[in-house]
Amino acid sequence: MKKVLLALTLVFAVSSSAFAASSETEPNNTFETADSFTINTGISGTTDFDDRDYFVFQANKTGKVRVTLTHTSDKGAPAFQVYEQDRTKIGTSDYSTPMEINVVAGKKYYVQVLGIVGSPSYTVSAENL
Ligand SMILES: [Ca+2]
Repeated sequence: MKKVLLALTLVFAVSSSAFAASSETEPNNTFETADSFTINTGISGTTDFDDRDYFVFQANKTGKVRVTLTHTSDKGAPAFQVYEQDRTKIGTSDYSTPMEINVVAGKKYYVQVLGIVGSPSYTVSAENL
């Protein structure tokens, strides 16, 4: 009597979207796969209700940095969270309000954009203050 494996029906949900320069690269839904960007520049992305987008930048000097999320469509303002290099949460911005954080030169900081319905496009940036 043979056992038939029915677990062969793996469905791969491949979400493809048009990429512009300096934009996110999916998958970037974990700290490990975060897209990196340089301080004083930005990186664009699109989120959705079941999506998480992680970005990472490295502080180039010790001081204050302002993290900004600008939504580039009228489809809503995604919330974002900022984490220390050791993945300790620094804070949450519920309505895309810019967040000022203290940084240490050479350390990495993560920006996690939370998903919301409507697939809004946005740009994340970080600037020295
Ligand atoms: Ca993502």
